[in-house]
Amino acid sequence: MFDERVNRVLKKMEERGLEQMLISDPNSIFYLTGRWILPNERLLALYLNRNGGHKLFVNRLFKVDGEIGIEKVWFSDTDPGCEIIASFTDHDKPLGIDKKMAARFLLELMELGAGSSYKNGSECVDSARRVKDEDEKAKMIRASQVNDQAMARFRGLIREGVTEMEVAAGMNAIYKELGTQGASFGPIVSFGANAAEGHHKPDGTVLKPGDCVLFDVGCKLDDYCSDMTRTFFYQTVNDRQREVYEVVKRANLAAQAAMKPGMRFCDIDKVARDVITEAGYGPYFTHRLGHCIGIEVHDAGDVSATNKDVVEEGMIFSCEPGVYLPGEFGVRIEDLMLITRDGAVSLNKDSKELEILS
Ligand SMILES: [Mn+2]
Repeated sequence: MFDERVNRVLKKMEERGLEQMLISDPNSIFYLTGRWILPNERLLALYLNRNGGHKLFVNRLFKVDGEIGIEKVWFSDTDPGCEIIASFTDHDKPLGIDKKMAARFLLELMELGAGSSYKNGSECVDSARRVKDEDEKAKMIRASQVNDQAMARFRGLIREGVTEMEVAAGMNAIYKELGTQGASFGPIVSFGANAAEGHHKPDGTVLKPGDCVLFDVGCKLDDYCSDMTRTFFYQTVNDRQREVYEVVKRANLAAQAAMKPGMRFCDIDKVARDVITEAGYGPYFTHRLGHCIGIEVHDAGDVSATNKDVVEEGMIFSCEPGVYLPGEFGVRIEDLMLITRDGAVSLNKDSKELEILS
């Protein structure tokens, strides 16, 4: 158990009037214990109580070797897992539940009366995960450094007649050569009109001169994710592509320059959106500006018009404005940003100058 992280979660529980909670998200359990336990459809839960007596309920099928600083309660496939959990919870107090607990387990716990009521306790752990500690910052910085190295090499995969699928295969090979745990998602590479789809899946599309080439890529390293997007042009670029590129770049840079602790996520989104709207492309920026990231590519929390939460030092999230012209092309430029004491730094150093690949 990482005591400091557990204590932060317990403090968030106190702020929300929760004395006890069950955490079932394997990512959150990894965050708190340093152990990966992937139960698939089986029951797994970490029970936290502000008065102590934390417990990890885990099926015997999973290896959790050695002392991990928390009592393990083992059960087998034929044991009544929820009944075992309910024999330890305080039935007279509200029970916090995280958003990943399967409904079938929660419904059974409710029938058993495991708590006096049931509250969504996800934010207690999600908000702790959102602010990175020094160890996490170092891992996130390293994952993005390696992602920059990968992006430098991805340019070299672009050649006449290549398909998106061939480039994607090359990208996965590069991530392997760089010693990562592999791509953290996708990876996405889209040519021309395909780049106007936000999450295009690489297919047999053949590259042709004048296409944009959009790479949205990330790797996992030391269990932490990176994520960045660069958009290039193949052999030639026309005036409209150049204009859109420069607008998106300005939006990316303006939002990054504005970021600082105390600002609301929605205000950061607005800075980028205003640049794009003023240039006349507002309707074509069809998604939120960014998302939090860490153990998962999309950690809870986003940089969007509806998120009024305040940004804090130590948070890491993406800044990824885009303009998508259906049937024509799309441009997205994405960096991961670390909020510092008085501003923000980009974890990605790869150039954002308009680049024509040949
Ligand atoms: Mn992203």
